[in-house]
Amino acid sequence: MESRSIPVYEKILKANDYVARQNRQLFEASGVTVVGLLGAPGSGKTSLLERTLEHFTRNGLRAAVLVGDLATARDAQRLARFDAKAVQLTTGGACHLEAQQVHEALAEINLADLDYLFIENVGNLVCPAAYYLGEHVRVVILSVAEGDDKVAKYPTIMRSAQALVLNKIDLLDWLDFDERRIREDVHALNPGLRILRLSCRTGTGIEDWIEYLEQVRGRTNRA
Ligand SMILES: Nc1nc2c(ncn2[C@@H]2O[C@H](COP(=O)(O)OP(=O)(O)O)[C@@H](O)[C@H]2O)c(=O)[nH]1
Ligand SMILES: [Mg+2]
Repeated sequence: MESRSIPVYEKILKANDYVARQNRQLFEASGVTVVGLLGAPGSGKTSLLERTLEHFTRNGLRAAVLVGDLATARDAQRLARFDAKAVQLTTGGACHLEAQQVHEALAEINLADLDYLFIENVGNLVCPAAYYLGEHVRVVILSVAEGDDKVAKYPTIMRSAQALVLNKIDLLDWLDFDERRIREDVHALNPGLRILRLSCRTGTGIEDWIEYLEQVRGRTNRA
């Protein structure tokens, strides 16, 4: 029984990759930079989007957001106050977004009008790792309250990402969080992973985050 389930899973992933590549072609054709946000529930994915959209609104950058959630539209409601379209993708219990759901949601967005598209995945450090959506970069958000062992404990998602945001650094004084441990584990698993420290609460590090986004945009627009 067990030996049969593995090929089926591989087939599902292959089908997902096929649609993800189609998504990527659409992104390239429209010149939009697409950023996938992954992280545990409560790590600060929507908070980072709020900070980002605040900055974009002030600086005339155009963005839209796809927000994945199991059951509610609350994140899209939180983002509705910004001048950015937010489309909620409700997975009906599934623990990750799939490329096909993103593909269907793209019908609601005019990609050519955008500088950035953000995709907030379902809060989870396991399931979304294997499901590529066509994004240019994947950013994992880890809040320091989750503990300094999480890079080593979730290697698949850490290897699949290009950046790691360490959020909630305003709480560091109250926690036994050893940042050195995080850096050592990143070095061992994925040395190219860019680490960004920030606090969505105080705004510390948001400028570096915006600069990182602009670097990614520079790279994706060069082709
Ligand atoms: N102290 C602190 N709290 C934060 C920070 N970022 C987010 N939060 C809080 O963490 C909780 C979860 O944030 P949310 O953005 O909904 O996380 P998501 O589930 O990953 O989208 C909320 O109560 C936020 O106000 C931060 O930098 N510092
Ligand atoms: Mg959220």
